[in-house]
Amino acid sequence: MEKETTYPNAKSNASANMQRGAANDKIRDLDAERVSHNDTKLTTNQGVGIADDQEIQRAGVRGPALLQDFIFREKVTHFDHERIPERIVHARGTGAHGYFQVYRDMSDLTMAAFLRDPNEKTPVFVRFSTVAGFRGSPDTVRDVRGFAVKFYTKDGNYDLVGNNMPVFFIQDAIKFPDLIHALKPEPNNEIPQAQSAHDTFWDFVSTNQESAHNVMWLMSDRAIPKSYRTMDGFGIHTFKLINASGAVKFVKFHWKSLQGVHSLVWDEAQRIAGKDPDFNRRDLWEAIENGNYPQWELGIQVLDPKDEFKFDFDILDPTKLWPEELIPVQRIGKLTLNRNVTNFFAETEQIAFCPANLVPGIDLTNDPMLQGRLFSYLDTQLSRLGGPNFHEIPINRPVVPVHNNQRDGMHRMTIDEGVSAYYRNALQDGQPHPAQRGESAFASDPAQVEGRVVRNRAESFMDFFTQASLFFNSLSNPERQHIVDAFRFELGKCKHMPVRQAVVDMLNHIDGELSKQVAIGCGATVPATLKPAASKQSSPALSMAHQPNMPKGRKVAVLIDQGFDRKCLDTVCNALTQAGACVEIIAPKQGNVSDAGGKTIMSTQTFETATSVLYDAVFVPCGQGASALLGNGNALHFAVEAFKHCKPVVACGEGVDFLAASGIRGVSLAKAGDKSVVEDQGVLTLRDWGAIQDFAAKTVALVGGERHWERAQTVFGIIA
Ligand code: HDE
Repeated sequence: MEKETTYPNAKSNASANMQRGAANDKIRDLDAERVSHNDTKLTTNQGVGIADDQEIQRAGVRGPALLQDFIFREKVTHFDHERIPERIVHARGTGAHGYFQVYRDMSDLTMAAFLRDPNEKTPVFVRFSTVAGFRGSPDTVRDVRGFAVKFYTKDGNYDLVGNNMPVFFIQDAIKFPDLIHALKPEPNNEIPQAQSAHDTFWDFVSTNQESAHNVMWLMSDRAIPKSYRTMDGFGIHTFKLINASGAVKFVKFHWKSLQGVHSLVWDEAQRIAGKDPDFNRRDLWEAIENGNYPQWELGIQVLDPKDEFKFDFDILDPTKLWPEELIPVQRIGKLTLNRNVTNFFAETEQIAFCPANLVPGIDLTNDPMLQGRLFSYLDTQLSRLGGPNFHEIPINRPVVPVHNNQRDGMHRMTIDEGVSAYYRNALQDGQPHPAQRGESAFASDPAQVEGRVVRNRAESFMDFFTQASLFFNSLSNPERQHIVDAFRFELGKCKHMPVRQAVVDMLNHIDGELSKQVAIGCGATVPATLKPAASKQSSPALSMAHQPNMPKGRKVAVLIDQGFDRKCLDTVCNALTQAGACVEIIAPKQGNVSDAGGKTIMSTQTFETATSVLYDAVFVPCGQGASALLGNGNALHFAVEAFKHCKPVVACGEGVDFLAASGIRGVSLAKAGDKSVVEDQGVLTLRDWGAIQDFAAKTVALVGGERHWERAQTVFGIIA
């Protein structure tokens, strides 16, 4: 039997509040806090009815405004204070509700309740984010993505505040302000927005070479995810799991996307930043609205403490990952996002994560980054959310009761009863009491700590390049080429040649050939002696190259004009939609478009409102419609751009002539008289109606597949 708790958990919070005392009628539950404004009269914040809030009070219709107009002053004063400080990092983000369910009882490893009961659906809220940009910056910039999960568990709230890359730039929290100051827009002119492609960032990298490994990930395709749904997540730090007998294991947390891991190409990412700055946000919202709920599996890598020193990296070093081939990832549960927010500000903006939000059974390690984060998050919320009571904001409340002797402060919502706000007390019978045996209570691993007070890192943290090289070794050729291209782009944007050169010289420590390729592209000097790759190993799990074929959720643009062939369109589009893909009809005008027989179909986009970078594939059905599109430059550009970005391009009959005219080169297209489907480098064409079923099936397979990188060799540089 499955038990489901929903969030915001009006019932549990109401009962939590009930237990706080007899003044329940004065304490509003969460349902009461969610206000619908349907069929209501307009009031001031004091509840006084307003007949007109559109005209200011004046002395005469052309006279001066009156200071006494409290309706105007209240409205504008509130407006003047509508914004709260944005997050210093991760300001741009989006969130959704869902639930987590563990596959099996993990009691052997942990006493965390949400990891023990496979029948329990634990409510969660997830916020995805970029790091560098301001709150209004575009979604598709090259950046690390935040992957922060709040579990509303029966033991209290647990936050797993991770990223979409398994390592971090620095090894010590005290360097975080330096890293972020270097990454953010430069202080004199506040340029560039949401970009690492500028001098201060790369100056920081070359003078803080512990960043080498994360920088390789930042230059990889992982930094431009196609969708929040198609990225993995990582807790990065090493944590501990503790079971009821106190046995401890080290653990790394992973989120494995069940949508596959997919990225944009850099040119596409830049174009989307202008065409649809909300691209990733919109994608997540629409997927959930359409019932296509994204899912991730929670993975754990478990390490026995006796093996702590068995590896050539330090397990406390957040710039290192644990290769899955050495320590396999066990998939232990599933996260499903199934509900969009009701109010972005109340939920996504006001949610406050903190790596110190732990539950019994999960504990910290001495990772110096993690240790620093434990301070930073609570501290930042104090200024962002305006005081110490932000845990009372609905989205931050646990689903279990809160009882302690903390009182008052800005924006206190709880009306605490009783005369004592201290422990020990006799006046209130010693309540609230410390958790007793049988009641869940947090207990740290009583690990032994010793050492001198120093400001020093362990020698075991000092290898900066082996895993950077391991990552590079593990990638497919296109992925490696993208890294070279990304370095060339980023360094090419740096004004100071010594900065470019210092990075090139740093890359020589990772892989001499990489540094040479980058140097050639960005005008720096190729190092005199090219070093061999710092690692000879590879970890295939780090590559994104082999993802399952999955047409579900892919978006196909269908380009038509008056006189298109209905049977062709229906056959292919029905096959696509049956496989879970979305098709969108694009024509020169929005509204009805007639097929060859005079029947109409609705086009929802035009070549002005839509652009190929917002779709996964393009299909041009046969008929006069395709011939009509031959004279439409925007339509031709649509197809050739999709081709340039290595996406599936599919055409039938006259549609093939349209493709030929669009400028697509270097691939074979079906010729008149060809009986069967012609497939070349992801371009699928058909001339003979007899093969239409095969054509539709192959279209579905192509749409669910990978990009056709083999084209990149010929098209990049040929088509502007
Ligand atoms: Fe964060 N980080 N961080 N961080 N971080 C914040 O907290 C900080 C680090 C991460 O969607 C801030 O509420 C320090 C690693 C995510 O609301 C701030 C250090 C990882 C989010 C902060 C780190 C992260 C944040 C800004 C170095 C991956 C967004 C606003 C020790 C494991 C959470 C806020 C959300 C947000 C500090 C390093 C992930 C300033 C000092 C490593 C996903 O407190």
